[in-house]
Amino acid sequence: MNDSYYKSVGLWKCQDGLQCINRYEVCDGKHECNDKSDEDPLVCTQYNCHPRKWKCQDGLQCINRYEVCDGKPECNDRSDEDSVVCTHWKCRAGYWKCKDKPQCIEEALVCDGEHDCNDRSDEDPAVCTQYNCTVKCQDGLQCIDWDEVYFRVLVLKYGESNAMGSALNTWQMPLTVR
Ligand SMILES: [Ca+2]
Ligand SMILES: [Ca+2]
Ligand SMILES: [Ca+2]
Repeated sequence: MNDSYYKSVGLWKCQDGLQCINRYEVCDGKHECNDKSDEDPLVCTQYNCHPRKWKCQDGLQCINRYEVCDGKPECNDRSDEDSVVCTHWKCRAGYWKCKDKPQCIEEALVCDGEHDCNDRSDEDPAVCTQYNCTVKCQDGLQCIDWDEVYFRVLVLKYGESNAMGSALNTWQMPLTVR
């Protein structure tokens, strides 16, 4: 079997030739090969990361693409949170890019009343007045989900202490409607 065969089935052969590991695990920062070749700097500088992974700028490490610009450094050289890298980074589907310090957060966290972007842009009134969401509060700024709408109705109807019990026991409609 040659290298391209292993590659085609998603495997990578350790340099001792005795072991195959998932291509996903090469240069991921953890040793899977008994000979440790999967984390050998000489191997990693040459290695093309798995398509779902991103290569840190030091060329030594492959991290999950969704961890690039997520506000937490995974690369040892912290290049996954580098401001130049993040300015050009496109967030994956379902994620929103913060304004000033590029970072990707879940769309559901935009204008939800809590700060999730390090630059706090996800709760910036200028952003939230423009932001489209399913249910918007009357102030035109905050977004809440349907579960929360139902729950608030129950609070109005039964009072705060009984609302949860009512939600669990008597509410006939499914609590999640999108
Ligand atoms: Ca590894
Ligand atoms: Ca990161
Ligand atoms: Ca938020």
